[in-house]
Amino acid sequence: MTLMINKDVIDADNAARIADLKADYDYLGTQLARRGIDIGATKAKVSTYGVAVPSWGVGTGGTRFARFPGAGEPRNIFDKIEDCSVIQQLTRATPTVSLHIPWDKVDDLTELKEKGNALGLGFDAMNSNTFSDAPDQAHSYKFGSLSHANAATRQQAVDHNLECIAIGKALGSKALTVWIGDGSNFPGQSNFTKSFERYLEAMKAIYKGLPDDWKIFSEHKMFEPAFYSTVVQDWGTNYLIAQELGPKAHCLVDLGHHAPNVNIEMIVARLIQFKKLGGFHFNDLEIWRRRSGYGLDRPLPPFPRLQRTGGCGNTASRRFCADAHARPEPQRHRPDRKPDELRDRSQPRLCAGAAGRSQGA
Ligand SMILES: [Mn+2]
Repeated sequence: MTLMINKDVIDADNAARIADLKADYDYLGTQLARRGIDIGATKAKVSTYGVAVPSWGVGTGGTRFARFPGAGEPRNIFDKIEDCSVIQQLTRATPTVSLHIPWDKVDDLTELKEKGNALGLGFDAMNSNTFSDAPDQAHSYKFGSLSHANAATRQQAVDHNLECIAIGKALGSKALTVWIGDGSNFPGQSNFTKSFERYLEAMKAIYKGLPDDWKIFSEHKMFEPAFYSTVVQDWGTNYLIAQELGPKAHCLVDLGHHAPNVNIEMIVARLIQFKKLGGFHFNDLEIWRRRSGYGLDRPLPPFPRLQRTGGCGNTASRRFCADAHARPEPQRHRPDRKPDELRDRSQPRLCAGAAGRSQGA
């Protein structure tokens, strides 16, 4: 395996901290034992927890006003997965990368797969893009994609998703995430029912092309880029989609895609109950407001939700993705901290599970 940071550097840094860590760990083990919790079993559960790093999470983000590129910014997917491997090397919690097509398109998929293998990384869910136009596409998505009134535009969006599946198959991915930006900005601009019918019809065509061992995740978002109505706006619509499509279809819950004060924990509980929770995007509403990605200057608001959601049900069957792009200030851009924090936050639920109290929500 090609390691991006010299192992000796990490070993030396770990060596300086190992005594304190061992003392803290032993004490925590004693504390948990008093509550009937075996720290070894908990550790085994935590060690299986993994979060996918989205390829778009390692670039320098920006706002709608400006973008300030930083030194060493990845130029392409090969650079990006090298950055992802650094995060994995530092956290051991991000064993996979989630690609975005067409941004991460390459001529040679074997080369990309081998590069991932060499870095010890696998490929998580594929992400399609029909919310912006690729340079050479025939039909614009300006007024929608999978729900577009024009059949040829919808077909183009379906074909793009099928291409994402084909690319994912070559890389060893097992899932496709579909988020669309379709919606309207003014009352009367679109027909809610017809646009959703067209969306469902297009998604069924994509579902038909899904391999048997794959899953498809639909992601809802109540606002942006359309600000009056959004075709896949909330979990209710998302649940309808998953039900309409079939057993391989699940709902993806992006923690930043709900109205303020919505009880996301309850949404998650409902989706678990009806076996339609596909996974999470660890985003938050504050990130959307500021459009500037993930910061370390304050506690992370969405992640306590993770603890209150009944531990996400069976974590092995869920997808977790740290969906957030980098904020503009590079000195505060520490993508490696997010998986660490997520793993730490997941621990109390896992502890509870180890003690046989995993019912939660
Ligand atoms: Mn998302």
